[in-house]
Amino acid sequence: MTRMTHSEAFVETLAANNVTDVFGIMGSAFMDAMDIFTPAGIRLISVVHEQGAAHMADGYSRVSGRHGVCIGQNGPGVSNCVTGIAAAYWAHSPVVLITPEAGTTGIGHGGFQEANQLPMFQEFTKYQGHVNNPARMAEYTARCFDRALSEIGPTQLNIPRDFFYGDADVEIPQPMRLDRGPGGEKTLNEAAEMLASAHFPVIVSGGGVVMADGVDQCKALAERLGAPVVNSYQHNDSFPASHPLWCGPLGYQGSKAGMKLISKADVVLALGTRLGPFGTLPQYEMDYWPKNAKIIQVDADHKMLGLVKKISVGICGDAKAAATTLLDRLDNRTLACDANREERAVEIASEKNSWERELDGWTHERDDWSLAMIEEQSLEEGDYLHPRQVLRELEKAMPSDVMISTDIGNINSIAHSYLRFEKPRSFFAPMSFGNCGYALPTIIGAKVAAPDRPAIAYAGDGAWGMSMSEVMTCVRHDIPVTGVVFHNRQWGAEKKNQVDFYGHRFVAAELEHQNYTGIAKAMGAEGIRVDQLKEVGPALQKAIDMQMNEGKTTVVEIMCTRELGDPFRRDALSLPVRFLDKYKDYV
Ligand SMILES: Cc1ncc(C[n+]2csc(CCOP(=O)(O)OP(=O)(O)O)c2C)c(N)n1
Ligand SMILES: [Mg+2]
Repeated sequence: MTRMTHSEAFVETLAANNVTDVFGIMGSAFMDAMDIFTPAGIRLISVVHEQGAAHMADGYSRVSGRHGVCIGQNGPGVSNCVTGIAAAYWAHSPVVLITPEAGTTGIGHGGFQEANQLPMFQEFTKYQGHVNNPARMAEYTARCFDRALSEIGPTQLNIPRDFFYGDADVEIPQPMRLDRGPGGEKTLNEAAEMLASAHFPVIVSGGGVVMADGVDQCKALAERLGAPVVNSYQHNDSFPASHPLWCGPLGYQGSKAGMKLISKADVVLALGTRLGPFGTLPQYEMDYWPKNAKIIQVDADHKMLGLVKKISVGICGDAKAAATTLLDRLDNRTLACDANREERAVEIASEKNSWERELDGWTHERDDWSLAMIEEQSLEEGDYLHPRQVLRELEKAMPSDVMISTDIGNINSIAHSYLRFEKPRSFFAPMSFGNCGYALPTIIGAKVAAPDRPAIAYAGDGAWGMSMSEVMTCVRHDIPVTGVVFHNRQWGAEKKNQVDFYGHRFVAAELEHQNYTGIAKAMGAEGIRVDQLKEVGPALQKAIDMQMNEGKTTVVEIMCTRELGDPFRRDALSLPVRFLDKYKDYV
């Protein structure tokens, strides 16, 4: 036991958990602890808005596998974090959110910046530690760090602000790290038997494979089975794209090759995925989920087993350990699928080829609305590019070892077909929470964790507007990244619903008159405006060169037509019905 102040106990516990970077905005509520961050080896990266801090902590942890940490002033600084923490929750990121709270002598009086801070995050945290006695500061702090990793998601550490003052005899707890296993004997045996008798096994490689650092084990298992591997929705980095068995992502704007192949499966191994509902919806008018296949699901969280999709075997285990164990059990055995390995390899290659050819030929959207927009824009002054062509050019110009975040939007979603990765921990998308404004702050956090890797954020003009002020964070703190803004002058993804369902009545859909290159320059960054297809690749390469060699943040603004790809949620909309005379034309 050592005598120390409560601020010291708090900061020493952060240091014991190897915290080196905290994202947030300073505030009086935790200033006593903040004052000793520097001698503890902790940098407080001050952001523009606390939502950005939470996304940065998310990006940081997704790249590094370590905790991401964020903090804000009690009340508004904390409530600003809600959206970012919700996104981190659905990304299963071990983010620790530190929420200083109103002082205990005033709670309940309606004082300045007073808010009940636990209910705000109840739904988006795996654990909420409320320091109920200042002498327990280190204990609660340590538990929040332990639980973020063991429960695989954000935790909240709520500290009444007066509790930073005072002192106690403290022993800083050692971090506790879970040693995860492959799952239970019985389910592993059943799964091995199912795989051994499968004729057309397919693997879905999910975020759990990335988080468990299990891509190599997944690859070894896939190679033993000769099984095609599809990425679960928005986990394009869960299997190397150059591998002959890689077939691309499932879900919205994913790979037709992957969808066609999984539809033929008799056994699916869903490795490290909760098989979230949005990620397996029909696409391209194809209901590809194989309803008669046996499904083996491996998830570290037993509550996810069979939650969304009917399964035959559920293994509660670590994706890497489970893949290793399953491979061991298939070793030295003849498998049913050994008999048709060659045939399947040919089929995989042919589906992949035809999807690539289709993408090559799919230079623009061909629905009536898009064709009209393309026609209209060819009459306007200036040039506007087809998003799909832009995405292909960006793909070709992509640096190796890149980290990319995408936002929510029509062009960003189409990008999924063109984003391929060799390495895990490279792709960050908002996944189930689906919030616009995600990409830039998330890639900033990723860049802090991996400064030697090129970092790129894709965003539509609308989503960029929500988050672009964090360019100032990049400039202020020398965190160089590259923002690619698809400037189509509209909230395209939602406008697509007005095209399809609401008679082209564009309520609040247009975004006119901005110059994102100019805004970038005004924030102290570089800006490149692109309106020629041949300039897309060079602009990206120049921006990356400035990022990696000159430490500069660049915004590449790409002028795009108003054409729109398939919508997000055809499943969730209906044609309008109006009863009242006043609204009878609105159908
Ligand atoms: C925080 C938040 N607000 C609103 C939405 C609803 N929404 C989804 S996509 C979208 C449009 C995005 O427009 P933009 O970023 O310009 O990209 P585009 O679709 O035009 O490519 C909106 C408003 C959302 N997902 N998140
Ligand atoms: Mg837009």
